[in-house]
Amino acid sequence: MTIPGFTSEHEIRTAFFMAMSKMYRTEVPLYGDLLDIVDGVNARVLSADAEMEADLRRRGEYERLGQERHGAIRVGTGEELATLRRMFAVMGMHPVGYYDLSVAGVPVHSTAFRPVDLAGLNRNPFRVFTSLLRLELIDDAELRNEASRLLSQRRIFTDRTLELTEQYERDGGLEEDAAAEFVTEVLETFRWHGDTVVDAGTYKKLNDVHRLVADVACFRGPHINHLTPRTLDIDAVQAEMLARGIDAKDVIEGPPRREHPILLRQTSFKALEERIKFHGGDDGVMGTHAARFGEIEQRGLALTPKGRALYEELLAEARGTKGAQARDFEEHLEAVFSRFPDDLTVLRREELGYFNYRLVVDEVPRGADLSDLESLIAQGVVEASPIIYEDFLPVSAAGIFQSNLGGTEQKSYSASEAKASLEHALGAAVAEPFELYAGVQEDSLERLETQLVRTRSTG
Ligand code: OOG
Ligand code: NI
Repeated sequence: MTIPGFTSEHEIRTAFFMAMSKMYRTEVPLYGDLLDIVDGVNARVLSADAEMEADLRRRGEYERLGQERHGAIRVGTGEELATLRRMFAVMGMHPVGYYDLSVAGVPVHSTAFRPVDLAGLNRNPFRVFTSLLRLELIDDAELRNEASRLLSQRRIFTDRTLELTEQYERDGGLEEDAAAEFVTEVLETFRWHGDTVVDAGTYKKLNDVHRLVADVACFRGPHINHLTPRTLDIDAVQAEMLARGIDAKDVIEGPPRREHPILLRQTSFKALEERIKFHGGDDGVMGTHAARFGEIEQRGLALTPKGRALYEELLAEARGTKGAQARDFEEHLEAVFSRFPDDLTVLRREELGYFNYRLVVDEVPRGADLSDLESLIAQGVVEASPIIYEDFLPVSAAGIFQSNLGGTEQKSYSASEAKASLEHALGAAVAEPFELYAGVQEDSLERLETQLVRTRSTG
């Protein structure tokens, strides 16, 4: 809801994402190459498939495609996370989902800030995957205390960011000038700092505990570590990355290629070794740090709990068998996933995915049975289109983390009920993704019913 005189949250989010995309393009030029590849591939897919373009336009997804991105940051304390939550709320972004990465040996847990309603998503579905370091998972007490001391000393938000966030909370919005200033100020939090807050020895010790500990605790701020555009054909993007000599990840994370994409497929180019300057010493000591990378994703149908369970089952099966190590993993994955229906009607009838129901005619034919949804769909009166998955996949996220951390760290921490502690730090509950998708589907059915009754009574 936008109050007159205030800039809408959606507009602030769009302005912020444009500013951040521009900043990242200058900081990591390879990201610019990636955007070019994705734009080229998307344009080719759409020009070869007029029906897909028409579909995207009808569903209100066409406009968002070119500007769709997600990014990721990692923070060190609950207080930082709680302030982020308030700051993202100014941009209409709220915490959705809980991801425990500790099961994959990564000492963080995460949520994603994103718009929650369809109107906001179709305006600009910008998301930020946000991880909180779990210091309690560091065994060495001395290093744990050192990391905690470093984190307690840093201030990752500018004073103005905090003031403007308070102003938004107090007044219920920001006027144009304040909104523009907010965007500029918030950008500072995401900026890269090539100089560490520790000497080379401390960096090395924390890096040896886990590379993520160094990435979070040794720097002044939670630099944005990637920005991910959405493509309509991730295999084409992957092939082009390799053709251009970009150091891409070996396999695409997520489900295999299908006629009707489900969930999320992702690939990335490996993190760049960037020069950093350690604190202390006369001229400073130089080193390198690998944090920032590029990623591309293709999004598809949001699955119901039943569909998700089938996905997890097949993925585990594919990964657990001998073929998993083979070079033809993709083929192996496709073979295992042949048990996942790839027909929209079957997916819908078996309640494996969420759908958006819309009336697509001006007049309902006489004699149509308004209570028979299936026959209305068969007659072309109602259209059921896939609801797009807007969230992340923990197994994929772990794979992305690991490919950028030098690969093979598989140390696992005991899985625990840590969600409550993340929510406590956040100062709010995270929304449950399944509930959001189910809500969109139910709303569409209710709207449809009203429209059918209205069309019939005037017809
Ligand atoms: C986040 C990795 C997870 C995704 O798309 O699953 C992620 C990180 O490396 O901080 O971005
Ligand atoms: Ni990502």
